[in-house]
Amino acid sequence: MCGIVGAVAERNITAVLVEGLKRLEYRGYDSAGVALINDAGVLDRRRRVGKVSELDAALAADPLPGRVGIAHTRWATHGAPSERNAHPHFSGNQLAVVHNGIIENHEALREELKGFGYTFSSDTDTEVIVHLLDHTLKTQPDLAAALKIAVKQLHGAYGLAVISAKQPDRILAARSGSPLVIGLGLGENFLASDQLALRQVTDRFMYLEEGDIAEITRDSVQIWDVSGAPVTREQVQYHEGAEAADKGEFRHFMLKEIHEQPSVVQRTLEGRLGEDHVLVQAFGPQAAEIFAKAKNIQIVACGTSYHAGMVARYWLEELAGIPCQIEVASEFRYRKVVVQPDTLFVSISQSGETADTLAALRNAKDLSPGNGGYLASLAICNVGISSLVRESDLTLLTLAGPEIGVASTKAFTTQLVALMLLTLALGRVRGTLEAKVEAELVAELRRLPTRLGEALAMDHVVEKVSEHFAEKHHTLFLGRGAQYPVAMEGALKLKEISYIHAEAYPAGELKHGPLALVDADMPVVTVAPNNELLEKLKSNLQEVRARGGELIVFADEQAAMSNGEGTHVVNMPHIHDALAPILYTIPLQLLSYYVAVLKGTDVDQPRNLAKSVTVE
Ligand code: HGA
Repeated sequence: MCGIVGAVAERNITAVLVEGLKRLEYRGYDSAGVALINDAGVLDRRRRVGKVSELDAALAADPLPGRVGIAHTRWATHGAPSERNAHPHFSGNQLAVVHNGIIENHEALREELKGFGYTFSSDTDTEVIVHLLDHTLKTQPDLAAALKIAVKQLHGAYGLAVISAKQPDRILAARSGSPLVIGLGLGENFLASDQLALRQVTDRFMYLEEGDIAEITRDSVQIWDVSGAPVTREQVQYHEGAEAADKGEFRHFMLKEIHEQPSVVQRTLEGRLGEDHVLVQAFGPQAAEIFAKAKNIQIVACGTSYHAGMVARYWLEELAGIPCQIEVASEFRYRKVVVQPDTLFVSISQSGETADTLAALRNAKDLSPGNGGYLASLAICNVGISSLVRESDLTLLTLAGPEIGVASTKAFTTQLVALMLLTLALGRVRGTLEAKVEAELVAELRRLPTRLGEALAMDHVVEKVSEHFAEKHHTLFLGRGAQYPVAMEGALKLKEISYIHAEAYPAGELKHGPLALVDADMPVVTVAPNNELLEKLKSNLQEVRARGGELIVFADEQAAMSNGEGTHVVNMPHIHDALAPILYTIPLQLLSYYVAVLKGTDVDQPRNLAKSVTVE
């Protein structure tokens, strides 16, 4: 995914920009570039396809010194990865822009700007921004004022940075749907899409909010909000504890990562949502074309990612009306599969190096289209530079950040968010999802980080409930519909870190066998959102109580379930049913965590397990 770095200083900042880009490399990209204004006031750039190291080598061979500049790593959405499409983009020899996101009305703007005499030298949507700004500057010569006018014409998502040889002492920035952070130095200031890029130069940051425009000089930062009013944004001091490889205030990485979920879900949504719809191009330049042809989905994954895929099957069939199959990669890779025509192959993996998933993708690609093969491949992955991403036609990265705890938590919930975005994008492109349903779910997705925060606030309630498990050896997890895979994931978490045997069942299956196991020593955990299956689920729970089983029920606050003898109800905030699987995952993660703490197991590095399963 794209990255932005900018700097305005008294010293030569080329190395700062390149180092910043290197720090963003983990996000994955296909090309990189920098533009600087030198001391003679001349704007120039270097761009290279491939690694930042190639750009670095190009700069070593042909230096580009300057005290104000912007830099970018690109992950193409419009136009192939090539030097001419790499950012920064220029208008004439005065104005340069770097951009993260997607300009949806780029075609209309391009035509309009061509009419004003602009010629385009790339296939990107981004290039319209720089010409539009140049055109606006003809009537409003102040850069900040012109940018405020120009961005009003952009539809879509952007985080962008601009420099101008006419006002060479400043960087302008604008944020709408794609994050930007200002780094504050002494006599120098910086800009980036992720503060990670600037840790080498400062520990003081200011986060731009939606709709903000900023003007950054060496010794000043001015910000205007979406209404154009001057605002100040809080200065945040970075502490070592915020480092991904540091537990900070938390006792274990797992607990830290559980608590990061509101912010990483927010990050995974950024740049992917238009006002009331999902930006299809976020999946890659050919996404719209491929999605329009897709008639079936085949999902392949392992472990926790497999559970995310199982939830997605409910969504894809129910919301997008597209048939979906799912299989664990270790099985899929060794059997002869019969592929339905026009099937999109979707792989899910945190690391993107999971051996079985990668092998399954390679097998799938070996079947040529038109000869029993797949339409195309899509990777949902947390590591932009992984093999899975490199070898897939389309990608949607989860932006969970490094996950250190072996038991996956934030990678799972961000995978679910990515899969919901896929569902909505497929539904819209194929015309199988009503616009108003998509708009409703997009609004719910925007509220999701807050809802997750509310669920996390129940931390202590769940900790108390965990006491029921410490002495137990077996547990059942029950769910119905899309909550069944959530129950599976809950059982997996408990197994992984507390070594308690846990099994998940669709609640309706109880009477077909597992009910024989239920007695006072077998706690039964249930996820019960308030949906049309609630009444049936309540009957299943009666079956458990009648056999003396102890129930722990995570229930919607509107589900009217109450505590009773042997029944412990934890009320959950109400949420749209489609997003309930994401919310209900949180208490199950917390439950397994607290049970493991009580049992004194190694939470972050459970026995016999490895984080990234790169062997068969
Ligand atoms: N649309 C722009 C930027 C792409 C981007 O933000 N990717 O993460 C382009 O295609 O160049």
